[in-house]
Amino acid sequence: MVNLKSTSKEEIPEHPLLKLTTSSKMLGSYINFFCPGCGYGIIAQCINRAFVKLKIDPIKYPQIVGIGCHSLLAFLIPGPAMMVLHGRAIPFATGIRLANPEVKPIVIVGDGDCLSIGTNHFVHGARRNVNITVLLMNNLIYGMTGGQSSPTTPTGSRTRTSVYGCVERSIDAVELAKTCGATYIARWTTAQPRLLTKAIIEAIQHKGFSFIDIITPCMTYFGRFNRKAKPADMYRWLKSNSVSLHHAEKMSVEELKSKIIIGKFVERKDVSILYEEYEKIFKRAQGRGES
Ligand SMILES: Cc1ncc(C[n+]2csc(CCOP(=O)(O)OP(=O)(O)O)c2C)c(N)n1
Ligand SMILES: [Mg+2]
Repeated sequence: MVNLKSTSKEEIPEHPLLKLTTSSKMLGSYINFFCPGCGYGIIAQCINRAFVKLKIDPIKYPQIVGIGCHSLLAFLIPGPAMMVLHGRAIPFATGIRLANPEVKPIVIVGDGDCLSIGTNHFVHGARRNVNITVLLMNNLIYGMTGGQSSPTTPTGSRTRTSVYGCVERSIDAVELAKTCGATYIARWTTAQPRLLTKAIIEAIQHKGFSFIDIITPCMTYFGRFNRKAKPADMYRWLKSNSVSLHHAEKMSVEELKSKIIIGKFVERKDVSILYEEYEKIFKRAQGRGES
């Protein structure tokens, strides 16, 4: 431990992840653009820790980000990044992956981005088992545009567009991913950063469409409107509502109401990825493979 009071600025050791967070995209400086209590900084740390642990060359892991507050995450992670049309991050990543099978795109999307305007792309990316990693920044709200309710806003929650409580039922991103055939599916919250880092490592290493639903606080538009005014209140809520998959299996539907089920839901290695199937067709067409 460094005693900050008695240590001059020069003696404070550099944070091991500083070089990653101040990558060339940031022109070597650190700017904090997130609201106080936002979980996106924690997620950036988890992704950077996963990169360090895997000892990977970030150039081979381009980040394709959607439109929203989550887009800014790419500035805190090393490697190339593309900020693309709202909802279209998955098709861009699919194209990049098909054009260059050496790279594994990491798609960073928001709940509005991925499950509203981009739902169809999510469905088909999972169905095709494209070899990409999709990280859903699920803050239960449209953050950037001022706090409208999103497809994952829990029923009854207050938002700018549901001041008396959201009457719509929310989408369970994990269930949707399962239905569409994603081959790696997990859900963690920013209250479990170590387990989230482990899942990101697995998702990056997974061959196929890997998906993590990351529940993260938006204090400005979700917490503030839902009696969780301080980040500590939000984290208490996240922790007390998280139920591991193992425990959830023994609980009734009624008991699981408004709970966040966390854990690894699916890991399949027996499904071929989109490019492999095309490779077989190319070989066949050129008379090199089995007929
Ligand atoms: C085609 C199109 N429609 C709408 C918008 C406006 N818009 C920008 S960000 C956003 C929602 C962002 O919510 P989310 O994806 O949850 O990201 P967050 O800000 O919460 O990280 C919307 C609707 C847009 N930029 N482009
Ligand atoms: Mg959002």
